[in-house]
Amino acid sequence: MASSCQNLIAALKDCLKYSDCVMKDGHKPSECLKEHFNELPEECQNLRKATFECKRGMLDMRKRFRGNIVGSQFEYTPREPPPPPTASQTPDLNSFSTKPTISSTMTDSTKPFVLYFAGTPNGFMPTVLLEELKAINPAVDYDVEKIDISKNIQKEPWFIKLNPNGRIPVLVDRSRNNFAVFETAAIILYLAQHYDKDFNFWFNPATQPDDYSEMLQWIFFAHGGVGPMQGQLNHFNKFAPVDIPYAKKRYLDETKRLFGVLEIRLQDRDWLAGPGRGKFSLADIKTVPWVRIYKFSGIENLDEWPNVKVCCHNLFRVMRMEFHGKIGLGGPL
Ligand SMILES: N[C@@H](CCC(=O)N[C@@H](CS)C(=O)NCC(=O)O)C(=O)O
Repeated sequence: MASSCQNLIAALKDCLKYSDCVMKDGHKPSECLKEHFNELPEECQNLRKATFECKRGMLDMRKRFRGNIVGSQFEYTPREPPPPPTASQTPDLNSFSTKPTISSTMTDSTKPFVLYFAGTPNGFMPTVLLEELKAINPAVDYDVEKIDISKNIQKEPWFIKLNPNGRIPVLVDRSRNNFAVFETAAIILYLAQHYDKDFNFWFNPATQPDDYSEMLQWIFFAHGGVGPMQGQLNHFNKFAPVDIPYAKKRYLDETKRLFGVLEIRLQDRDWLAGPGRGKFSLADIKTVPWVRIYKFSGIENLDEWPNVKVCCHNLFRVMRMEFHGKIGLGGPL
C-alpha cells in the first residue's frame, strides 16, 4: 500500500518540512499535522487529504482486487529547499527586554552585520568585540537575532545553512555578500582581520609574529580546552537527566586545572597575550566569558587563581557595559 502512495507521501513530507509550522514555529511535522492542521498551507492540507484517500483507496482495492487508485500515479519530484530566510523571516525570537540595537524590521536594516546569538559565554564573545569595534568606528554596527536554543531553533534547516554545526553564535556579514562565519574563535578572528586594521585588539602577524602566535595559542587553548570542558561541567551539573558523579568530578577537576594554566600565564601580566604585561586582545575576549560564569559551574570563588580573578575583573572594567548590561551580561559573577 505505502509504495503506491509514496509520491504523495514524499510530497506531503516536503510540504510540511518547508512550512512555517516547521521552519518558523519549530514544531515537528507530526505535530503540525495533528495540532496545527488548519494553519498549514492549502497545498499541505490537500496533500494530506490525498494521501489519506490514496491509502484508503489502496485498502479498498485490496479488498476488491480492482481499479486504479487515486494518487498511485501521482508524479512528484522532490522540491528544492527554499532560500534561507531573511532575518525578519526567522522565528519570532524572544526579544530582549530592552532593544538597543535590535531591530524588528531587519530586512530594512543597513547595519553591516547580523549576529545570531544566545546569552551564553559563546554568545557574548562576538558581542564583546563588536561593541569594542563599534566604539572606535560607529559604522561597525550589528543587529542581534536571539536564538532560543532551548527550542532547538539552531537545528532548523535555515540555520544549518548558516552553520552546519547547528550552534550559536553565527555572524553574517551583509557588507561582504552575506558571508557567514561560525565558531567563536573564527568569528572574532574574522572581525579582527576585516574590521580592526589598526590592530587594536590583536597583533600584526607580519610585524608582531610572536605576539600574534601567542594570542592564537591562548585562543586555541580556550576554544579547545576551557570552553568544551567547562561546557561539559555545566551539562553534567545542571542539565544531564541522570546524576553521574564521575563525570561531574572529571569536568570540575579539568576546569580547575585549566584555570590553573591561565593562572600560570597571568602571574606577571594583566592580559593573556602581548608584550610586557600584555594587551587586551582577542585571547581575553575568547577566554573570560567562560571564566566569568565559574559560580554557575559550581566553583565557589576564584581565590585559588588570584591573577585569573584580576584578569576577569579587568575585562569587565574595559568592556563597554552599556549594551552588555542591557542584554544581561553583568560584571564577573
Ligand atoms: N565551538 C563552538 C561552540 C558553540 C556552542 O556550543 N554553542 C552553544 C551555546 S553556548 C549552543 O549553540 N548550544 C545549543 C546546541 O548545542 O544545540 C563555538 O565556539 O562557537
